[in-house]
Amino acid sequence: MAFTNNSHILDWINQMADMTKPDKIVWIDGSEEQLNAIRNEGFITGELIKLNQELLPGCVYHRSAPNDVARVEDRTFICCRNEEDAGPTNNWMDPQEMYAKLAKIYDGSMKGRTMYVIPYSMSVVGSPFAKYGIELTDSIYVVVSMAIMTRVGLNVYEALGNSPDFIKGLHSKANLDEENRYIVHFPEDNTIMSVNSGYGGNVLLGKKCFALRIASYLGHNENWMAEHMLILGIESPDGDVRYLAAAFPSACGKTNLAMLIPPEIYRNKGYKVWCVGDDIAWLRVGPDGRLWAVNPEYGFFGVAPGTSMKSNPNALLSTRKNSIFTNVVLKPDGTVWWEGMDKNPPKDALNWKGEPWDPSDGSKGAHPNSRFTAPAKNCPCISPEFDNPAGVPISAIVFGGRRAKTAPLVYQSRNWQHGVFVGSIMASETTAAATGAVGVVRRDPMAMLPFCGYHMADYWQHWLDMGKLIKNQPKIFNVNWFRTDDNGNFIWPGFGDNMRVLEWIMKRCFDEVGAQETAIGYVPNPEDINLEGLDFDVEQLKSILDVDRDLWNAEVDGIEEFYKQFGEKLPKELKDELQTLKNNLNK
Ligand code: GTP
Ligand code: SPV
Ligand code: MN
Repeated sequence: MAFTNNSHILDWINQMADMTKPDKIVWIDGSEEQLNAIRNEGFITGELIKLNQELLPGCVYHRSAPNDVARVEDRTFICCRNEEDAGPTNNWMDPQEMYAKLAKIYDGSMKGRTMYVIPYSMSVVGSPFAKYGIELTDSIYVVVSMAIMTRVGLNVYEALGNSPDFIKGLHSKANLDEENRYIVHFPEDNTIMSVNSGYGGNVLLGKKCFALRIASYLGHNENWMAEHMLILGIESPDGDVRYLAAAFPSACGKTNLAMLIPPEIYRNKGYKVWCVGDDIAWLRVGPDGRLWAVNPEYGFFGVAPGTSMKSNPNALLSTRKNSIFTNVVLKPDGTVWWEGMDKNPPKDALNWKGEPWDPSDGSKGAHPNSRFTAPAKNCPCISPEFDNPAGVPISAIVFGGRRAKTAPLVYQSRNWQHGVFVGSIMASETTAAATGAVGVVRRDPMAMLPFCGYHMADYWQHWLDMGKLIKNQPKIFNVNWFRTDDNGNFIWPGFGDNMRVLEWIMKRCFDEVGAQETAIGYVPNPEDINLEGLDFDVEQLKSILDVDRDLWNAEVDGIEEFYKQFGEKLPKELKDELQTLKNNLNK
């Protein structure tokens, strides 16, 4: 049954059904009853495996194809009319050419299958931030995942009325053919088309495709920002809560930071950390001239390996009910395991490919990019402001990445323009979140390299322009939890102890602590980072606050090389900042 008379929606669904030729169409209403029935169907088709309902109530297990376990950046396209608008860092093809190419691949791809129609909202329905989408898919995994990750429901149709203002998303697993796998965005048509994949980041179209690639394009036109950022609040003993947003590349610590549990000395004093979001932030200038942020998502799609009761109890506890586990180890008792959960790899378990697994043979049981999908409201530290349609006011913006050397533990930019420069020069070692080599340093400006839906130089200009609209600008910082010693071991303890750095950041935002000026910006006076209760001395701290002139001169060469591809479009402000950095290093 169609739940809407919206002719734009109905016409589009008819066209997509004519092309993909499903046996039937099922309209998702978001009800628990319907989702249960669909889950049961998934158990029959084998797309889902039921887990131990006593230990993990409402939880299911899913495997994606072994050649389909991460985002495919080389097969991700931004198709706008002018190639120039996509910029040098995106794959581009002419929209008409791409539509024609895709039509062949989608032709009859849903034969013998059901097409599900999923109405969803990114952020609270009816809020000033809200944007609506409809995803058509032939995957039961996608239906149950979208119901966790986004706000799915019929109120989306009510909010839309007869408006054409919704994001059209078409997904078909087709036959999971790698050679014909495409993740395509048509920002000028509010359209996303994904085919031949079943991996979350490629197929949960509300997430990276809509909430970042399409939304960044919309934000550019509409004076707001869509960013690859976590949002958290730090509550001090007096009950005051200060918020920050932080952009780290994929698998570089957003989920972990967003849910951090402060060290004992902070907890004893009454500090708390509240999670608003772990992956995506939409930011708008509020009437008070501050920058306000919402998390447009409704759940977490988090990296499983390394998540333990020690490293991130809040994430683990979020997955104890109504969650999906993808590509992890399946234990004989119907529960799950992954590397880093504890030191006891299970016996008689199946690995992420579904094969009998012998932990002693040296192979990994869970895929390095295996993930959990959990309702945000399961999280013990979910912020009371999670559903606030106005969002939360942001005091600090934090950039960061994985750098074994070069970037200090933390530094602060001199002002907004310098902060935009700091974001634009971000670099990080690649991870298993995308296909391709792992551990290679690449530039990933604002952690948006794979997610910016338009020309990266226009995106930087947008950051600079937004700065002018924000009367009370957040202060901008850079952090690096990943400095290593000569043996390749991480020097900084990280995780909960990152609270010690967040405290300094917040104090800087409210002029409560001093700093040292260096060539790259303000670095803490070592005594201002609280090391109480930590087996870590000031000398070690100094070693990771260090700004090494030779390394930074080499960094300048890398930045110049990276900037070159943007030619005349590179904002002058960034050229100036690079020149200032050079001058500072040669003083
Ligand atoms: P996406 O979901 O891919 O966007 O990733 P994310 O940024 O949310 O990454 P996540 O928090 O899941 O972290 C991924 C990896 O970084 C895990 O292996 C963590 O163990 C590791 N990690 C997170 N925080 C820290 C830290 O403070 N120190 C160290 N050494 N590792 C960390
Ligand atoms: C990332 O890769 O940054 C993720 C996971 O958050 S995915 O949804 O696959 O993009
Ligand atoms: Mn992410």
